[in-house]
Amino acid sequence: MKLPLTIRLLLVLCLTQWVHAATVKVTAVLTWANKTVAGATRPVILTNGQYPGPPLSLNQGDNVQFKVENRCPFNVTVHFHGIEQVGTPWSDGVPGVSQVPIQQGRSFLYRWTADQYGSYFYHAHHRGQLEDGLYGPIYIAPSSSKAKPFSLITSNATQLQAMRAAEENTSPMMLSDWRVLTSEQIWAAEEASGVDSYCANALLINGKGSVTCFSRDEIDSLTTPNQRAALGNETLTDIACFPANITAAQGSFTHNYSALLPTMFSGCTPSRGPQAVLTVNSSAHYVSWDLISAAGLLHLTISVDEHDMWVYAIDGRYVQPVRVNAINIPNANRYSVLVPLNKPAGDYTIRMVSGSPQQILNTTAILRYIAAPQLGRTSNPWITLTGGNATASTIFLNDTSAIPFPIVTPAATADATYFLTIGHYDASYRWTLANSSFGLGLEESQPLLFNQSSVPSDLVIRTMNNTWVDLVLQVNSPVQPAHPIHKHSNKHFLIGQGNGTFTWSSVAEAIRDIPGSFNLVNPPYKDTTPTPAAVTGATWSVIRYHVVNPGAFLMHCHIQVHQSGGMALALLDGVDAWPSIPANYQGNASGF
Ligand SMILES: *[C@@H]1O[C@H](CO)[C@@H](O)[C@H](O)[C@H]1NC(C)=O
Ligand SMILES: *[C@@H]1O[C@H](CO)[C@@H](O)[C@H](O)[C@H]1NC(C)=O
Ligand SMILES: *[C@@H]1O[C@H](CO)[C@@H](O)[C@H](O)[C@H]1NC(C)=O
Ligand SMILES: *[C@@H]1O[C@H](CO)[C@@H](O)[C@H](O)[C@H]1NC(C)=O
Ligand SMILES: *[C@@H]1O[C@H](CO)[C@@H](O)[C@H](O)[C@H]1NC(C)=O
Ligand SMILES: *[C@@H]1O[C@H](CO)[C@@H](O)[C@H](O)[C@H]1NC(C)=O
Ligand SMILES: *[C@@H]1O[C@H](CO)[C@@H](O)[C@H](O)[C@H]1NC(C)=O
Ligand SMILES: *[C@@H]1O[C@H](CO)[C@@H](O)[C@H](O)[C@H]1NC(C)=O
Ligand SMILES: *[C@@H]1O[C@H](CO)[C@@H](O)[C@H](O)[C@H]1NC(C)=O
Ligand SMILES: *[C@@H]1O[C@H](CO)[C@@H](O)[C@H](O)[C@H]1NC(C)=O
Ligand SMILES: *[C@@H]1O[C@H](CO)[C@@H](O)[C@H](O)[C@H]1NC(C)=O
Ligand SMILES: *[C@@H]1O[C@H](CO)[C@@H](O)[C@H](O)[C@H]1NC(C)=O
Ligand SMILES: [Cu+2]
Repeated sequence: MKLPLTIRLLLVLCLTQWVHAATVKVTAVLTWANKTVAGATRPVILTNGQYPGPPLSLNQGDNVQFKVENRCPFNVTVHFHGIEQVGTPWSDGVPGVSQVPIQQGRSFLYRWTADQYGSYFYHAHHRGQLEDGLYGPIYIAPSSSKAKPFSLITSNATQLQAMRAAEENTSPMMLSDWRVLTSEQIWAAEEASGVDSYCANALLINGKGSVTCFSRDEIDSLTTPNQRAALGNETLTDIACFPANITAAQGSFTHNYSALLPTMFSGCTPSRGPQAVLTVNSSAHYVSWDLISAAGLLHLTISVDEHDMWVYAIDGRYVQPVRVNAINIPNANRYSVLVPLNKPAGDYTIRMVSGSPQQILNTTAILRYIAAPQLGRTSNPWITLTGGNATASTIFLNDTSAIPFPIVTPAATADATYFLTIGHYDASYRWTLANSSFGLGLEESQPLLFNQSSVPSDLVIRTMNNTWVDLVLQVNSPVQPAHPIHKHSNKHFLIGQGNGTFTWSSVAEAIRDIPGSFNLVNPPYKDTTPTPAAVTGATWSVIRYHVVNPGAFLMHCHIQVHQSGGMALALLDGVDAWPSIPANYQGNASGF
């Protein structure tokens, strides 16, 4: 499927006589309209009339021209998550960093090259608009020269052929959480109450789901020992979430609870929406899905009853395939999986539950074998409603042990190191990634790409091109969830993590003292990496990246309310090789 209005022009590039690259032109018309999602009606951002937005399907090497027409009654921008934007930093979609927001009634033309292959997504990057439904899948088919990792699964030629065919027919599965309030209602209530809004109302698969309300008895019996410990004398609310007044979750700040709105922390009204049905043909032997988390809030744990999944790509890049039954997906990460269709024909439940500690929430979809659907068939779960194992043999993906294919290695040492401390910033709903807080107001400042001093200097890191940079992420108490930290532009390596405080003055020193906590041989290579949750104490992680793409790029938490609360920094990469801005992107030009 292509975005409507796609025009593909085949152009022969002059580079070599056998390389072809298409120019793919897409128009995304954004509107603000009421829509019923999970059985409840609220205004959402529609992309060409759709929620979730329609998929964008590309071939590696394509030149993309993505035109956004903003017919919403507010400013917007669109970001292409995981797309490196090498040589096109003005098309990264971050207000105050790479562009001026697109005003109501105006258009903007994003141009970029699909250098990488695999699973990505586009999403809103202005204020909290991600949570208003502006997101859709991107898939870039690998060039024929890319080696595939499937022969690490089997040497059976028939099976290998089936895997390649499944990959060619891969389809996106858009996973998300959903709130019945709009992002601006949530933000206004956070500002008025001082409270961090950490509960959702539903989970969705391909935009489909329902609001389930559990009984008090069900909630109390589902509450886990870890949740009880954090709750003290309180209980989970009727939306099975921590109340607003849990100090462990909110920190010790002042709050005005009467400024909270119903449904933010409690107030469950059940409503039914459609259920996603994924139809498969067992003669294909495998189905390939690109699991994409567009969640604004919760980590999502997903499994398919009675089936295995071979995880073969993470964040759009191949990994040595790993056979698992369940995957805990941090916000904005993508996992491409091959599901062997080797079970008796019928219906199997796909289960997705909250993987975050503050809330019990779930949804289901159906995997249906086309030949013999058995409607309402009960299948056996791998996971529980609280994201634990429902059988003794359930295998969860261990993200940090997935090995890139082929292996890519970071430099052995870094040229520069930055120590960043993550935490609340003077209020439960305000956050910092280092120093002060990258507040929403900065989205309206002159883009850093055009003016390197438009943002306070403590919120900016300046790097030299072709150097290696270490970022030491320290998460301190009080209790903090895993923060999915996304670095724009090229991917980064997660080279180490641990519990406690990072007390070393350099990463090299830490590697000398605790080599077991580091991996410089085959570390994860991703665009979004969760910090370890700080439950009983502080945690740290170190990411290392190569500066190759001069420009201004944001790094931020992908929990939307944390980003809106200021958990972000700007990386001014390659200030010694800063790009000159094409005339059609200067100032508030629109890219045309
Ligand atoms: C949604 O519906 C409500 C109630 O009918 C109406 O007041 C509101 O203006 C509508 N919003 C949009 C964006 O159409
Ligand atoms: C919308 O963006 C324009 C710049 O394009 C800016 O001048 C204006 O203040 C913004 N409006 C709001 C409400 O943020
Ligand atoms: C290869 O896989 C096919 C399909 O599952 C199976 O029918 C065949 O027996 C296998 N071949 C070998 C040599 O194991
Ligand atoms: C829980 O309630 C008991 C009895 O009312 C009280 O003594 C105790 O301090 C409370 N604990 C907390 C953590 O509020
Ligand atoms: C915290 O909130 C819960 C649920 O809203 C309420 O029942 C409880 O009394 C509150 N506790 C305190 C200490 O205010
Ligand atoms: C608390 O919020 C309520 C509702 O918005 C408001 O009426 C009240 O003035 C606020 N109280 C304080 C102390 O700000
Ligand atoms: C399933 O795939 C096989 C082989 O491609 C095909 O012959 C068959 O018609 C398909 N079944 C359905 C119901 O589409
Ligand atoms: C959540 O789980 C409960 C219990 O298994 C189930 O009844 C309910 O339908 C599920 N909710 C959704 C939206 O699938
Ligand atoms: C979950 O895994 C643990 C550890 O392997 C095991 O002890 C437990 O029995 C499993 N739970 C179920 C319901 O099988
Ligand atoms: C996950 O893998 C890492 C790296 O191999 C290992 O250190 C860690 O113990 C594993 N975690 C679990 C829960 O198995
Ligand atoms: C940190 O501590 C947690 C729980 O206390 C444990 O599960 C985890 O494996 C530890 N992580 C590392 C990297 O040591
Ligand atoms: C920046 O460094 C990378 C890596 O060495 C190099 O490929 C690229 O050409 C450099 N960019 C500029 C603008 O010099
Ligand atoms: Cu966060």
